[in-house]
Amino acid sequence: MKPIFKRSEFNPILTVSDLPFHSEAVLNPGAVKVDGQIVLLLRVEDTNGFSSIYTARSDNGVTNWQIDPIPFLGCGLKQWKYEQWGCEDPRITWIQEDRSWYITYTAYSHAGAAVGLAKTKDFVKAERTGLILPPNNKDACLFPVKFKDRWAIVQRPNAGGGIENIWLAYSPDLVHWGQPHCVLSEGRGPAWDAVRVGAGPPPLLTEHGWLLLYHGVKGYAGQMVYRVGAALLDRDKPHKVVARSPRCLFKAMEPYEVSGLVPNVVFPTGMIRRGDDLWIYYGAADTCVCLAIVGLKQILDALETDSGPFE
Ligand code: BMA
Repeated sequence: MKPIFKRSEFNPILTVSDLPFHSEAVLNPGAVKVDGQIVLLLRVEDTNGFSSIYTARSDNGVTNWQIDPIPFLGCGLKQWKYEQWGCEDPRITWIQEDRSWYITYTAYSHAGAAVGLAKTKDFVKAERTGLILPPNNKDACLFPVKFKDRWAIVQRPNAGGGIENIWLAYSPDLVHWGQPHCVLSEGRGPAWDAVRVGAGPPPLLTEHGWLLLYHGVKGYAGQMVYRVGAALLDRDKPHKVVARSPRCLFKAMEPYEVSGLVPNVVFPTGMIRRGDDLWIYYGAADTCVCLAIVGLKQILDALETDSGPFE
């Protein structure tokens, strides 16, 4: 299959040298469009290894990023004990009912990696809820609408025994989650996504259902390789899988993806629809931030009928 993701000629679009302070890495950004600008929430790893989340803004979504020097979600604050070691990998969802952006992120501490929730109206002031899912759980993304009277979240709990699948749960209030369903399972045996899978950016509603990009991992002699696939979830019952890509759609190939702090990682966390195209913001090699563009139709054409792990 010919590559369908086209990388920006400006890649990497953000590196540590663009930041107004010293740090080790900038990666895995949440991405949304706000009043004509593109806003990224950057995960910035400091020189000590701890990550906080910073706001960046650009008019064209590619160059001239204005980066706030103060963290939007800083780790290590006394009152947030489950974030002492890091706030990582933010995903952003607009919740119209509350006229706010909701941010799910990995809250990392001595207790493990859990899912934190915060909201904002301006990407300057964050209002934290605290944890919404206990450890070990990562890669959580909210859907922007209710299904009947319930919100939905995709997430990736670690089931133990090396089992790490994507689950979906429902909630009346965005805080208390239940009715879990295993939605997308790891691939089998030598498959590109056999070690674990995890959601990418928050799902996007298309005329065929919810498009979910996800990362899949395979180990080669113990070294983990992160690639990207896609699935389509039912419009009204998003715990039902409609289709899934039988093979990976995007993988590390460029020098900034195959080498860095963690080689061979492409890790999408932001997706913005622009006409017929999707702008995918991703972390490369856990070191820098990149952009690739893919046609929505091309992704949908790459999917094949699938009904999930248990049906
Ligand atoms: C995952 C997360 C991501 C990271 C990826 C690749 O488990 O920790 O933040 O980008 O591994 O190292």
